[in-house]
Amino acid sequence: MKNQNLFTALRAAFPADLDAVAIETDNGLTYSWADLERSTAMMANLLQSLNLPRGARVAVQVEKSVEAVVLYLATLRAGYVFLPLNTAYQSTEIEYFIGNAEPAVLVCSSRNLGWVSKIAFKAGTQNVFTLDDDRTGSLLDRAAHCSDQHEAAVMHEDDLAAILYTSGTTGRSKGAMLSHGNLLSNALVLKDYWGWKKGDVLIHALPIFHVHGLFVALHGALINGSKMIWMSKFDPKRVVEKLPEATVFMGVPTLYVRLLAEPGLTQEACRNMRLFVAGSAPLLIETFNDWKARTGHTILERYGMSETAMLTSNPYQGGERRGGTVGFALPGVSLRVQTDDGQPLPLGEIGGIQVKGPNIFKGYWRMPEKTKEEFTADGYFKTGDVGKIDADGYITIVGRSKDLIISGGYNVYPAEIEGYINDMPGVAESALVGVPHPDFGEAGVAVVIAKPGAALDAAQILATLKSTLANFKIPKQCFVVNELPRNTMGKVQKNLLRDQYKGLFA
Ligand code: MCA
Ligand code: AMP
Repeated sequence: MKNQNLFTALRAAFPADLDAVAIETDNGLTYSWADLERSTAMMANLLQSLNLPRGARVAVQVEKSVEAVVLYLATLRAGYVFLPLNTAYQSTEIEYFIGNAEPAVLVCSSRNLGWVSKIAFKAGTQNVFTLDDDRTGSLLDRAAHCSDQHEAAVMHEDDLAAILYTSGTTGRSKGAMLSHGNLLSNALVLKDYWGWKKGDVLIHALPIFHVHGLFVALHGALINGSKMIWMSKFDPKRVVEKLPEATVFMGVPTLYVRLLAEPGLTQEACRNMRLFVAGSAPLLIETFNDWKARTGHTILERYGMSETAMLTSNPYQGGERRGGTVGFALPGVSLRVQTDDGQPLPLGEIGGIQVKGPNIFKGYWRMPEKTKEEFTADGYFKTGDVGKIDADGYITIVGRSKDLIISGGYNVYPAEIEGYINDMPGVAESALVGVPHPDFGEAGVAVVIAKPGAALDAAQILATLKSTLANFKIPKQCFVVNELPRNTMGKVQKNLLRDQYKGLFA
């Protein structure tokens, strides 16, 4: 059997000159391809020395660093399953993920070791390590004693490479299971579709615990053997400074909005740039147009999901990149638009987007029923996005059938936040809606009604949420009102609330 290990494919794309720079960090460090080869071997040997069962999960909540990338690649190399967790998650959120995924290994920042190890102990996780963004931590201490030679584990294309938690419209988060074959097929398609070539340099400024930064950007550079300019945090000034040394940049729309506010963003600064990619949330047409006017470059917008990696893209060449659209289905992806009851829709009509292809995930972790619900009888995955295909084949996303807010590229599930608010003393009911926000695209607004006789304080509600949940989930405003608008069935009409509060951040 040919080894389908994603790491093996990425490794095969390393340039012949292993001493060339693979990654340059914003604090002046450089890592060669040989460094990546050796350090991933050492860490893979460490993981293998732990005698983990096949399919063991390696859960990771650490700050962005090259060593965190090494841990990701080593997990693939050793044949285990990588489970990245947003650094903004607090203990309640982490407790759920760890309890659900039952990882064999948990890697966290040393400052969180106290509470994380308690959670790990409860979930039966035997191996807890620390990894900090200053190249310290018990993980590196232990790996330093391991051999720098390692034969990558032999994997089948359907073997799991990663689990990415993504929330449901109701209930708790679901772990999307992605295989080596899912991720490799997507990386190869994008390499070709986006014209990656020798000499490309990527500015990597996204977090590495979600699809965009971990797969689209990182795999993109690695499978092409391209150098990365590595930024631990997105800083628009720093990106503008580094643009002349780069050819490719990827970002969520908020990154483009913030870059446009930099006076240094000029055609001259972008003189060596070949490609700007946007995705994870809708890119406003104003941003698309302003970018073109300022830099002379047309942003390429693409669309994907945690469950599917990339699905569609505007063309890199041989066609127009149309603002407001997400382009065409990628090669190998079959995309259709259907009614709720499964009837195909003609071109131009709006319906649910369904997809099929080698990149579509293997199902939700330990949720076979939920998985079954999300697929049609003929094997298409129901994305929950609503859109249309025009006569030229361009796909436009016009909304979502799932109740979801995307704020600055992060997903916020109203049901989760409403659940926490509804549990607060004195709260009768609440509704969270997303409204336009100039920086984050969409921002959450909580509208709350009190139980008879109870007095509620909006600031207190927000403070309580802040002490429990990841910061990006906290509504930007909270209103205590007397009633919520309802339809004849008694259901809260969120569209009316969205309309009422749409000018809040204008
Ligand atoms: C930070 N804050 C936010 C967000 N980020 N609020 C709403 N939405 C956000 N995304 C809040 C913090 O709680 C804080 O509030 C204040 O803003 C400043 O926080 P700070 O940490 O300084 O913000 P930042 O570092 O400037 O972060 C903004 C950011 C970041 C750079 C836009 O959110 C980001 O990196 N977003 C990218 C997310 C991403 O990679 N998504 C890809 C998902 P306070 O001061 O009140 O505490 S992958 C995906 O969707 C797929 C499948 C795809 O298609 O790619
Ligand atoms: P996630 O659950 O983080 O994988 O987010 C996936 C969701 O992000 C999709 O289902 C879409 O709703 C949204 N999304 C991703 N890219 C785009 C885009 N270019 N335009 C509009 N929505 C997008």
